[in-house]
Amino acid sequence: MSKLEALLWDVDGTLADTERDGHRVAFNHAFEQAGLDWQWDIGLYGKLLKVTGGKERIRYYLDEFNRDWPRPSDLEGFIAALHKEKSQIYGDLMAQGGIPLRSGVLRLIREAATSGIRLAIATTTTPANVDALLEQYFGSEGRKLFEVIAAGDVVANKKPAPDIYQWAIERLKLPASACVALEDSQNGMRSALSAGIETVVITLNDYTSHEDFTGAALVVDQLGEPENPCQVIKGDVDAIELVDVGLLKQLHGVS
Ligand code: XBP
Ligand code: MG
Repeated sequence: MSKLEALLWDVDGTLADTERDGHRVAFNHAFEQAGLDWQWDIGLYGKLLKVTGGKERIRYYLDEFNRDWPRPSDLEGFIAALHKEKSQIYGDLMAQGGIPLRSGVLRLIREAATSGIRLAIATTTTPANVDALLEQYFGSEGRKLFEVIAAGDVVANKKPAPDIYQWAIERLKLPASACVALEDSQNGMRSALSAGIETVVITLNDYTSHEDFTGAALVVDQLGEPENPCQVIKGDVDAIELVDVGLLKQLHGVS
């Protein structure tokens, strides 16, 4: 096993709980503005999360949950325009600061950066959404902290396909064996594992806590802070309070 050289971060659900209070809300606003009576409540959105990518998710909704809706002749163009509007609304929501980073995220990012571990992002979300989050929480430092940002449509196939992780590690010029991935969902874990990243750490959230994480090195409820320790759901580790660089090195060494 090579040395741990980079952490690859998922965004939605991992850096912040963006799905329920960010993306879902933005989709609903966009639907309203477009005169559509579609409403994605918290429960339905959980089902829609089976499909990654906002445009793909709208199509999945129409195929599985709203089959009778009369489709325009250019459905792809219609979805693209609706999604563009949603992305604009999402950026505005993020800029309002109502979606905080998850516990321990800032701590671990800073610790990794000062330990000389490289940082990258591998996400299904639209690049502008990543920019909005980094701007909100890291200011101009954000783009410097994350050496590679792999996001959205830069690859043809979204998670659980390996493409986005492969794209990121190719640009880092590292073997997959030198990387650890941080994810919150089974789709994300499968993407990282199939790209050859053997050490995947999962931080659960309400939408993903029921998923099967066989293959993950560690499953915790959060990365944790000294005053707000994490709980281990699955993993061959001694009693821990935090996910820190030392623990990631240990997990990476045994995977
Ligand atoms: C995130 C996604 C994204 C967001 C919405 O998955 O699936 O599609 O839900 O963003 P992951 P867009 O956390 O695995 O990256 O609307 O910009 O696609
Ligand atoms: Mg995610």
